[in-house]
Amino acid sequence: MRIDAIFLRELRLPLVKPFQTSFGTTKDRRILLVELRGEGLSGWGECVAGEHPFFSDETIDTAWLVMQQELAPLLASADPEHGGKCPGIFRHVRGHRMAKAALENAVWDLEAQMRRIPLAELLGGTRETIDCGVSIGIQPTPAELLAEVETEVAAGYQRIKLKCKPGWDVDVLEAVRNRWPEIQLSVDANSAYRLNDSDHIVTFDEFNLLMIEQPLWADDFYFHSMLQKRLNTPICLDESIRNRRDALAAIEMESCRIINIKCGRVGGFSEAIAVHNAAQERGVPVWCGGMLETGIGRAHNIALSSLDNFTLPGDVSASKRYWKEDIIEPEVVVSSTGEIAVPDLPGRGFEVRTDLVEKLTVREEQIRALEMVA
Ligand code: OSB
Ligand code: MG
Repeated sequence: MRIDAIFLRELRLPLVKPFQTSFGTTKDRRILLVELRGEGLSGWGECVAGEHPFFSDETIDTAWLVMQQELAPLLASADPEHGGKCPGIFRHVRGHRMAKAALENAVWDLEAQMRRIPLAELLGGTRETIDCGVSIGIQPTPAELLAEVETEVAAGYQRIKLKCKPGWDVDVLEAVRNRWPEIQLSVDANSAYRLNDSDHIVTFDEFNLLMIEQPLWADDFYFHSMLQKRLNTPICLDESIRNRRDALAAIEMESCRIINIKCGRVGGFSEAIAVHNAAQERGVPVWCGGMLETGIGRAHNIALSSLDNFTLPGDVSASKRYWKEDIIEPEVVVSSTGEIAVPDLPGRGFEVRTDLVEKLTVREEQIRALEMVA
């Protein structure tokens, strides 16, 4: 495919409410979008790096720089005929997986439009609907948390995930479980605990959780496997899984029994599919994580979640949970049974509202293919 130009854009977009995790609070999102123009079409990608290097070592500023100076020039001179070619094109650039993913996913997005097939189909997906959960941040008070859970259970979400950290765990779990003994419930610590906390974490078993997500270090397998031996509740790894080899190591070492797949964290759709397949072959279920995306990243998460082994509800929720107005049309909606319909239109199946994108843009740069090749 011929790529005529690559645009990088930064948008400012406030969340409808602040989102607090064990590593900090996000209120105003800085969104980095990639647009690839070629073949008379536009392929879009969203870089899920955060404003700060807290979840991963990338930020939207490091991603901008590495795309502008390294990845976009490589992509523009490569004439990729398929999204799956991107890992090879980017192979000499170490790390920067969220930056790579934004570009690679834009290539898949463009390719699906060129071939006039749904992105989900291009990725190998088969599901017509995907199952949705929600991730509920740490709240100022337990009463506010209960009110949030009430709202999301009433909305139909199939699984409630609570962000947790030392001091915000067993008490709130007890309160939520007492009120809702039957719901599918999980916690996500974003690496907030240490090995000394093992005795404490083992007490989470009594709450019948679907999983405990990333309790320990973001780069660890070994100590998670030690902890998993002591727990009945499955551990799910998020931060630790950077690629297919990590998934294989974690499964082999029994560091986890469930894997959270995020496209950005593993470097794009190709590696996300590879992680999915490796887990599937070994009987390990996966689900699609979220990174407070706008509709573009969200549309890509929906397409990815249509693959067979996404058997657990993901953190792919309705646009209105995040944004007053999303940048896609239609917005992502979740049914009263907690499902999102996978679009059967060509491409991502949600139009980008370019006027709104323009209006929200605070920084823009156009990188022309010819200049890059020269
Ligand atoms: O660990 O899953 C996480 C948001 C930002 C960074 C990390 C995580 C999250 C979430 C939110 O849990 C999921 C969502 O997009 O709703
Ligand atoms: Mg997580």
